[in-house]
Amino acid sequence: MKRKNNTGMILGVIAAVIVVVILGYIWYSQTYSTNISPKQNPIPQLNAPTNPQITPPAPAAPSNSMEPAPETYNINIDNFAFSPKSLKIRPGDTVIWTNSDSASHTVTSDSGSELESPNLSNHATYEHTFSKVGTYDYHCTIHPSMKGAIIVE
Ligand SMILES: [Cu+2]
Repeated sequence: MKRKNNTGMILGVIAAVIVVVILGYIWYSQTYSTNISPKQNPIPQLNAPTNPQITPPAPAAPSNSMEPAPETYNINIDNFAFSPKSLKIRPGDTVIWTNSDSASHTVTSDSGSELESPNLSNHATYEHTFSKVGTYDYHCTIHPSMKGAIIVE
């Protein structure tokens, strides 16, 4: 009789503890979840009004600092040579070749068709604007030993 009563009480206590733990967990989880949900609402409401105020001045800053004015460079063709022989420029810059020799010369790309001047007589000029980054090697078709390069970077 005593053994059966003790066993029944132990099982009852265990069952009661399990019920309390389960009820406590349910209550805790509900309290925990209700505490989070009100916090999630004010966050998107705070972000919404601040973003449109920040974005307008942002595009103005880079446009002011990134406007390098295009420049024009002169290359003299004198004594069967381009001077300067090599020239570094930036995209959008213009180069003007002027033939100071009595002999005619051309400004012609080694490959491609970026530079295709006609025959330049004395005092004639050839002008070209470079838009893309790259190295543009060129020569004179009449005198192949005359070589030059424009480096756009
Ligand atoms: Cu030439």
